[in-house]
Amino acid sequence: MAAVKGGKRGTQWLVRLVLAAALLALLALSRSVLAQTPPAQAQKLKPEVRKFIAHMVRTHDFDAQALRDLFASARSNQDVVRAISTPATSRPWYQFRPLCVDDAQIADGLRFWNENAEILERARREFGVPESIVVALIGIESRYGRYAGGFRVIDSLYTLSFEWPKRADYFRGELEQFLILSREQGWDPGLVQGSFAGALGWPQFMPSSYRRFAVDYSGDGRIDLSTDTADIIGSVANYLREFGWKAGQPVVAPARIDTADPKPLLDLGLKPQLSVGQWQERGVQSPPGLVESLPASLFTLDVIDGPEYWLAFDNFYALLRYNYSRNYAMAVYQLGEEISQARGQLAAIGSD
Ligand SMILES: [Ca+2]
Repeated sequence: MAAVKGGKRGTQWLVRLVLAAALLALLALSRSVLAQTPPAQAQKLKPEVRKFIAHMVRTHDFDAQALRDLFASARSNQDVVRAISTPATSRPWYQFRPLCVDDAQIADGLRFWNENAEILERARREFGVPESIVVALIGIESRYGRYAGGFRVIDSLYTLSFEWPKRADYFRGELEQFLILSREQGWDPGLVQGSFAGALGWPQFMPSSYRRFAVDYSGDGRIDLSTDTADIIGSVANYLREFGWKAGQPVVAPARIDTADPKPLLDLGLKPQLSVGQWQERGVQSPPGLVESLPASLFTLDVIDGPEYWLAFDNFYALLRYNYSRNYAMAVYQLGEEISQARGQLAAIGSD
């Protein structure tokens, strides 16, 4: 027994000694890493990055060394470039719709609506945006938070600002907003997760939108689009109202074209410029009951057996300002309709 005890004690001591030695070695290593690596890496920062840092220091009073360290840790990510170069929204509508409107998405939307019915109703009263639209939009953006992250935002925005010239100016603006937002929110910008484009939270707000349009709808004094459901709902509704959502007005209406060449009409673009009556004069027929003075635009969707024509109103254009894709805006609308219908059917069954 004694020998065993002694032996055990001896082993523990040896283990401790080895651990202590390893710890000391690690500390020494990390100290030398801390001492040497950041300046060495910072020297490698591209001239544009150093220029950007200087701008942040000069304009927004950021700490230069902290930003040099942050950008030394930023990784260029080719998955980001791949994702932004091949957006799902560029597929034809008949391929895109099933990605957004399916039974699982409808069931999830129904659950989210039921769980948050009061806040959604309040948002409809205060911002004029119906529940179906808010619910469908959050579902399509992130499947209710399930796909809100996946990328380190600093890596996404670094890549798109400095390694992808196509929209570098836009993304440098978002990077600037992201750093300011992180400071305002008390986030460590090196830890924040978001989409490949740097979009944040359940509604996938870009940093500039987060700062301008997100609202504290729960009234707890903080804005949190990752965990505070009321903030998420209120912020989406506020965003759409800011971009011209009009309470009680339609989103789209099916159209029929009585003209040989619709191209000049389609070339007028997605911003509503002519009234329903003026469209009729140009051979674009819409269902009866629409107010003739309502501003509308004309667009097509790719369905299997030819194009489908639609008139789009200001509310469709508000959805486009969230994501400038006809497919996207139409998917939000149609998913909202499906969820709304499913909810109506359940209520009918419940009242039988
Ligand atoms: Ca809040």
